[in-house]
Amino acid sequence: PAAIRREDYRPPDWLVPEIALDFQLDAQATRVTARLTVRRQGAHGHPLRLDGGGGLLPVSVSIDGEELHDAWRIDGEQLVIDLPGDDHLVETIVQIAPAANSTLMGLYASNGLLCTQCEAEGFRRITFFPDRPDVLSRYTVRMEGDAALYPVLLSNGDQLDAGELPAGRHYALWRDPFPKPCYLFALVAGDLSANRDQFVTRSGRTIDLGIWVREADLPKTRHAMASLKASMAWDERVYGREYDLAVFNIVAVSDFNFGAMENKGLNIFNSRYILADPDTATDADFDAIAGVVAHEYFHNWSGNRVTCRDWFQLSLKEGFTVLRDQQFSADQGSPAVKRIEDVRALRAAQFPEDAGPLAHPIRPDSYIEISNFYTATIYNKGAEVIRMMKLILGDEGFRAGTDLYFDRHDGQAATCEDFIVAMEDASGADLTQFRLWYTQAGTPRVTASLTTDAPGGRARLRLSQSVPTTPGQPDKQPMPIPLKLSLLGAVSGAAMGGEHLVILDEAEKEVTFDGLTELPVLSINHGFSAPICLETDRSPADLAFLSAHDEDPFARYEAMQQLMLDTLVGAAKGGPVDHTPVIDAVRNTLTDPALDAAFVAEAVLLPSEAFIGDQLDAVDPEMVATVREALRADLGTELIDEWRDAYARAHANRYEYSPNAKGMRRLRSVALAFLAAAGAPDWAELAFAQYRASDNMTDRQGALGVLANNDAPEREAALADFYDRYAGDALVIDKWFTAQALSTRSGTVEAVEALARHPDFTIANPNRLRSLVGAFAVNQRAFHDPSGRGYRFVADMILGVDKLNPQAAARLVPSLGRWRRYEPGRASLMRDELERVLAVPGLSKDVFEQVSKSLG
Ligand code: B3K
Ligand code: ZN
Repeated sequence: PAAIRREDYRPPDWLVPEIALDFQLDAQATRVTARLTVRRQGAHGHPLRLDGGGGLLPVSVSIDGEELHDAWRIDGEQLVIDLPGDDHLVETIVQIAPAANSTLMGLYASNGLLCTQCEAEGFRRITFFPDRPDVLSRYTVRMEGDAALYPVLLSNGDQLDAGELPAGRHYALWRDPFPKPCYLFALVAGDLSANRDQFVTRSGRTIDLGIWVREADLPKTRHAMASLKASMAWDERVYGREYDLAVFNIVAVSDFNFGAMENKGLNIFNSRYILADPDTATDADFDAIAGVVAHEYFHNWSGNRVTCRDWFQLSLKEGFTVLRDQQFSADQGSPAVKRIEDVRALRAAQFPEDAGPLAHPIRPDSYIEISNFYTATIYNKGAEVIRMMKLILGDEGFRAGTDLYFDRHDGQAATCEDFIVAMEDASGADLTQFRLWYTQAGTPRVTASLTTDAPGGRARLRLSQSVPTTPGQPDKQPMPIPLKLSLLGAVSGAAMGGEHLVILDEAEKEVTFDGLTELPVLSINHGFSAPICLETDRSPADLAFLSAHDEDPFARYEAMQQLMLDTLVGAAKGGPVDHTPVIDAVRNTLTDPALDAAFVAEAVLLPSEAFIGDQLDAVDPEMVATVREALRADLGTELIDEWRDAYARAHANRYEYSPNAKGMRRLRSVALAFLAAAGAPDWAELAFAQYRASDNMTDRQGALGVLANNDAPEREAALADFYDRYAGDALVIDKWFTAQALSTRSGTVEAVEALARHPDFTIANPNRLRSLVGAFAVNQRAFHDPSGRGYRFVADMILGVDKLNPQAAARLVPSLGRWRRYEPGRASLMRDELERVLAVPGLSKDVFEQVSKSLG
């Protein structure tokens, strides 16, 4: 398959200002009639080319009311029509089979429901159309179907009409007044009930809100509805953005390829990001729901009103919208804890991507299959880049920039460059060098070293940066790296001279600080002001000092993480092992009465095995696990009284969804895990008691996770009870699969292979697939079992899933694709599996691209 390149972009030859769609709905055979008003753009003689996909074939083609039999042809998957004039009416009729569509792109069936997913290129599976985001049309949609099977008929915009028809059928007519690209089209038909509410906008318009689910799930929609209303108010207050239609609907479906989709006025969600109550969803689930509901809602401006010119601009809407949802979530709870979580996610998903064979800039230069580019780089690094812009421009300059951007490009398909120019025009800043963040892949490495002449004098900070080589980008230029930093007095712990913003914009830079009253300790990259890997020459004593005194909570967390990481990496490289500084620092944090529980729970967590491995050259996962377990056990044993204290303190709360209660629950499960690591004689009893007595899923899952990692008899009892208790609740049974797939106990590969034969397992449902196979593929011990059996299992899954759902299959590739990072034995076993996959004929573009790039 050929690559599509950003520099080949050409404006569309034909525009489609209006489209009228008619759906005769049927799960086996749906007939779709599309009437396109097409207009030639510019002086050219090119034919009209309409994209088709998934084997779409026309039943009929008419031009200006006349059916044609030979004035059209099929070229590849495109329908090509020669048109004499500049304006025509083109009508096509096709027949599609939603029930047979296992790709979950286009129109498909899920649990008796018919629903659509069009981004990025699913609309072409529904009807012939110029499937590119710079063709914007006004949609009129008529749907007709069996009234008993499909009592609810939804599409974008406002419902204009509905009514009964003979033979138990009915219809609905919807019209969306806002021109939109076809990737934002949506349709849902099924037996659904709505949680209805209203929101009054700041200009006094009343919006009808509906969250549509199966009737039995209605009680689980309250949190999503509250989150939606909070998002609507937040976007008015913080970005000045008001909702624009009279109706906003959300539908939850159980078969969905990713989190959710921002279709205009009709968001469609994976049910895991809507349905929640305390008995079945954890605090993390509640937080994720609020974040995703906000994200999709915010897209109404950053994505829909201003959309993307082409898919290379994807981060224009995704990076910006992730930043917006992160800001929203930070405002709802603890900003420091939210930042810690976001940075952990960045390090877990984006840093490895940026350091591997699939590294790409946030604005890529080419792709084979665009579905492979909905990545942590486009989303999370994209958000970091906009966050840095905000830091450089200041809050007011940034807001002026976003106002100008929305104003200037409303109704347009824009580019990342348009966004940057709006920022420059509104603030007066020059972002020329900053554009390198859009073009260069790779996580910059920054070194920082502070030297002092004498107490009471001057300090010199030497900074350097280098951006690593990535595929296709051997040479890199220095980028502007904004570093928030301070110098703490080594005695008082106070920041001398306050907080500074230093922009490291050359390969090397030296900054001096005068008038220091004490010896300084360097605190740098406050709030993770830049997405970099930082190396400093700070001693364990300095890091321990910062972890106890830094005024910036994120910097405190980072200092502790760095101290832990230095200790673990040193041990993994065979250096001397001294756990004392970490143990002392953790004790300090655990017993500091000024710290809230949520922060403490984050701060005392050891870096993950994967993140430790990312610091090493040829990873031996067993070695990493061994050194990490040794530190965990020492921390558990040495601080056993403190863990018991923390466990007891956090125990006494009744369920409530508040930042404080969430923090207590988190600390409680962290403490329980350390008690287990210490081998405390009663750990399993405690865990099982917590499992049984808890009145919420957070505590129950926390206990189950600890039990699942060990071999105590309580393990089997808890897993069996969990399964029985939640039988039939798919989202909770997903947790049951995941707890076992993530287990650190030996025998997990065999257990996961057996679970893949469990009657509840299916590769057809993306949530279930991820719950078992996706979770297993990040389990550093079991997946990397030295036998290679874990690799074979995942490769088999990739091949099996690819036949049904290429997007879901391709998502499993990167874990094998990181083979170069591992010691030679594992690396060659992983590579062998990738080669085995690549040799199979008929691979999807999705899997082909990921595997061939991983081997290349
Ligand atoms: N824009 C969608 C993602 C679509 C993924 C297509 N492969 C959801 C989101 O980012 O909000
Ligand atoms: Zn998005």
